Amino acid sequence: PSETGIDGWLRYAALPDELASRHPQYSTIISLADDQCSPVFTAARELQLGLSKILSQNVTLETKLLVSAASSYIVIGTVKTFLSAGRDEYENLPLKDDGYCLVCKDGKATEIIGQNDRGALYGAFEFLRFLSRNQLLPEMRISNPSAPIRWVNQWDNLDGSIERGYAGPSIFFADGYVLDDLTRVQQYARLLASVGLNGLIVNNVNSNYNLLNPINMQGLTRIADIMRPWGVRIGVSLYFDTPKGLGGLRTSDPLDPDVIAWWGYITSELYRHVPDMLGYLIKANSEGQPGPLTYGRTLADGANMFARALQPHGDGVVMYRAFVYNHHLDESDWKNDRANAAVEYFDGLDTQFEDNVIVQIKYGPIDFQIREPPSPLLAHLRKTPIILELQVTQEYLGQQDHVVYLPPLWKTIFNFDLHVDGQQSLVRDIVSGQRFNWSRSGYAAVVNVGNDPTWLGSHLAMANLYAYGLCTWDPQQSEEDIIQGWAQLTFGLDKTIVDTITNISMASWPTYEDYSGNLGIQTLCDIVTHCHYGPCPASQDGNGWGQWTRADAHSIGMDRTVATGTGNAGQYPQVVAEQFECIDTTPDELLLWFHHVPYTHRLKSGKTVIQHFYDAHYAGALVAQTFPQQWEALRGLIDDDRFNHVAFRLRYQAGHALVWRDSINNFYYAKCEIKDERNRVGNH
Ligand code: GCW
Repeated sequence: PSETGIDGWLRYAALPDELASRHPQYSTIISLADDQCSPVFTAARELQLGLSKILSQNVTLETKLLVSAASSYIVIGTVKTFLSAGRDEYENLPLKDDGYCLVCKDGKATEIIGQNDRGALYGAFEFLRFLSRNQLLPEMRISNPSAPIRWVNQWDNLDGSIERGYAGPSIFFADGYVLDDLTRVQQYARLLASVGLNGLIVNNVNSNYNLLNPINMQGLTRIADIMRPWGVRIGVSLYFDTPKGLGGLRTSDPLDPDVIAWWGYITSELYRHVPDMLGYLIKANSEGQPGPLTYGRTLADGANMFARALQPHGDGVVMYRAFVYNHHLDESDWKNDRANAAVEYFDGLDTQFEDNVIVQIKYGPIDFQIREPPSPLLAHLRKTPIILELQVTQEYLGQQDHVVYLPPLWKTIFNFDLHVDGQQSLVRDIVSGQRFNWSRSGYAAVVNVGNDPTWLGSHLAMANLYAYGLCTWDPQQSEEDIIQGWAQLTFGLDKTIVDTITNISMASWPTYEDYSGNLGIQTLCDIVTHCHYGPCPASQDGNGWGQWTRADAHSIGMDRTVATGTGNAGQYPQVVAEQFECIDTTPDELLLWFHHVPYTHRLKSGKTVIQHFYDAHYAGALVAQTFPQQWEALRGLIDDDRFNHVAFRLRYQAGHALVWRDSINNFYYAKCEIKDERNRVGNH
């Protein structure tokens, strides 16, 4: 059958009869919540849908715990509701917020106990994953999220366009207003909930104050109401100069009493419309946006103004973005470095923020590149909690026209030991809150789904949204297990399907790195036209954006050492700083991030830098040529629509990989005139 993709990995494909018949015949699903807006009730209905599709069983839904011992039933509720129903054995389950426990009794009855409503919903989705993958449920399974904040950001504009979105217009806005028909928003909430994601910022960080007009406030109510039964709360991005723009005030100075009162009023209005609002995401003093520095105030003054406005209303937080930098940086000064900006701007502010301020930090110091070290700011905040910002939308990574399965990249960040204060400090333990005892910290990913039936513009790209949810729940889960599970849920249990998708996906990030930017030089895409797509190594330098390579006829790379360069290596804690300061101890994959070297410099592999460039581009482009052939094995095993959709994109990628290979290789050959040892480059 043809599949549009709207259900993503929640297709609940029917198990073949011989497998389905081994599962119990369920008689009843009992929801211990009868409030139809509760995520517990949503979960019960989802279980009903799942059983009907996966096992072809029509199961009734009850709201009272009245079951005969003989029948196979599923009960779902929270610890509290199980206890009220007399189930004292669940009193001391080791559950954290949003966690759940699955109990499988004699292989037939199942109980799903959430620590809270959302936990019950997440447990139901986990149960359905087991079923869809034809796996046996363990007798008892307890699962807790790694961090409380597991949110997504949408960069949707009010006119319906999406900044860095590659899948059609917004599912939230059009023509200045919230859409009337929010069907896709509900479907999106279902996908998010199914992988444990519990919050969403609905609009672009380059925000427009018209989001706050009365009609759009009502629109926000509708969005929040639709997402709430799925346990997804919403927040908004604010434009710093809204008091001037919308309020008619003469200033937006964060210390001005009228400005403070005005934000107080707006915040009350927002809470009147969305009583469980998450809070505010703020991009300020970044890429031309106004901010507190515009008014001679500190970043903390700006963040705290919003934080105090939120405090009277509940648990709302300010997500203050650390992406603050000067985009008119002078490249002629060897010491200038955009990678230094975050630590410099936030220097001395750690103790200055209100308790409900969280600093949202992109994973690398520059901007979602194919390879970056972790942002040094991750090692500088002790009191102020953080949100780690990732991207699911592949802005620099092929914009969904190239398959790039992202968890292997994310893991380089999660597993990095920053050695803060001389102690083991894995990024994932900082982000979870464990390292510095934060109670509210976690993850955000810029997702940018659009109204295309595939959500992200490509079926394979959805693996990254699924994986994002699972990684934030458990950043130690194997990226290979995640893709296998996703392939089974999305395309089917057949081994050829799972192996092919796993092979392509696991090869995809190193392949894209090979042909788009080696040794930490960044993704050599088009910076100057801002499209961030396709090869354009010349555009990296000679402008104020600071994504420089400093490539000349003899040498290449950013000297970020303390001894002779920008000093960026010195922003890391000592053990890490010493490692990056020295060429010998800097891993090859980050060599050009931290060092400026001749093209003839020899890597640890024994190759010169330039020969590595040539070889890697050939190797990467060659692997990309194999993707369409590998995919061919799926013809007839999956529906033609999705087969053809992916086949088309993989063929395009194979061709574009050749364009990348030759553009980059010829560019550097023209610069340094060093011949390819294998005589391929410059001979076309
Ligand atoms: O990388 C840049 C993007 C901008 C984006 C900005 C940011 C929303 O090119 O499109 O603006 O990052 O993260 O604020």
